[in-house]
Amino acid sequence: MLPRRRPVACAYLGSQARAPADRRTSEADLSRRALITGITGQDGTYLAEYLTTQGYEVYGLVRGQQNPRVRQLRQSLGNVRLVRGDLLDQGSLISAVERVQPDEVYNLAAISYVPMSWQQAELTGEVTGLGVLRVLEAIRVCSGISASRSPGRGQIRFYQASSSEMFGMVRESPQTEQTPFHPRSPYGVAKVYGHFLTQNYRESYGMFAVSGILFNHESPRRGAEFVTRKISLGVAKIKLGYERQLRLGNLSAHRDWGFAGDYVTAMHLMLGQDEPVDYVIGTGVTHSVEDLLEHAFKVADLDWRDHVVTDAAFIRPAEVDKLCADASAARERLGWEPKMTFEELIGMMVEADLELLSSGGHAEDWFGDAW
Ligand code: G4F
Repeated sequence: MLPRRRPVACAYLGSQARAPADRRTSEADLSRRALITGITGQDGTYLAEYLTTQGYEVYGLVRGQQNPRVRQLRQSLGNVRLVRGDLLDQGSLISAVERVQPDEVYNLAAISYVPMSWQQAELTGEVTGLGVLRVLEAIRVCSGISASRSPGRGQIRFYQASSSEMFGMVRESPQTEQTPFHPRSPYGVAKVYGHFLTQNYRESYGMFAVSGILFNHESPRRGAEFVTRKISLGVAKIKLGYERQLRLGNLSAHRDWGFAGDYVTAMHLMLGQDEPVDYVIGTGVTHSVEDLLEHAFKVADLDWRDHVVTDAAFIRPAEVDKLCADASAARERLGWEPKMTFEELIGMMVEADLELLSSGGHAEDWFGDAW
């Protein structure tokens, strides 16, 4: 049972509930509370760790019965409290916000593997797109905000995980906050919906709601289906003699790859500003998948040309050819910049997978992305 600190003032639709700001003024000794959706994913775990070091009480939304990731999460992030809820279920989100009474909500949950969004386009729209609406509605309803009643000071602040996939067939390079969107997958389309909806709730209701447009961000905790981790695991398996080949899709795609641990600090900075503003977050350096192969195989003293096979099964119906961030606004106004270089990141991932597989571990020992 979660501890209750504040009187619950939440009802769905037509509520006259008092805003959290009103409730908080009489309580001086509160540490800040964050509620994270997608807590079992790569970004969720890094953000939870980071916010804990900042003195937050961290709550994670988890879905389903007997979710195997919950046990893993409890083992690795013991101080994170879990609440049940699902982005497909409006009532459960209202209950979660009502119970946790967060200061900040980070919506990181999504179906985030782009190829899956063609196979399950409707589900992607429901989770990655409409899920944003449900979280915003939960905050709005629990805060008693309506068209005629704005949030007060101390309102719940909302972060939406927007994506560089929204730029898709890019109109300019590098991409800034002003670059128009042209998404190339059902995933990208769903993210555009979530992005504009976040902006719309900010403009319609005066909510502190922002989006971070994050470019690709990776780590040893990345799901094995994404190309960086697929390659780092592939290198480790080949080096250790478990496999001889690695099958991949389009090697000429370019991405701006950074370290996920650096990027979660940007999310937190965005919610700490005086004004709600969206930011592009990336390194400004772009590499091809072929460059990635070159670096990753070199870490293990291997030549990728001896092992990599291109396979049409991994070619997408529509590709995003090249992404590159212009994160100068984040650098200037948030004071944010990435610390880890591409070479360090890939080196770290390959070393981590060599160690993991040598000690009998599995790729799934970290969680991968989740909603
Ligand atoms: O690693 P990826 O699957 O990432 P993608 O599609 O760029 O999306 C990731 O980053 C976005 C931006 O932050 C997120 F919004 C999104 O949720 C996700 O985290 O693929 C990267 C590139 C693509 O161009 C793909 O075609 O690698 C190319 N690629 C080539 N062979 C492959 C493969 N990708 C995968 N996953 N598997 C391959 O075998």
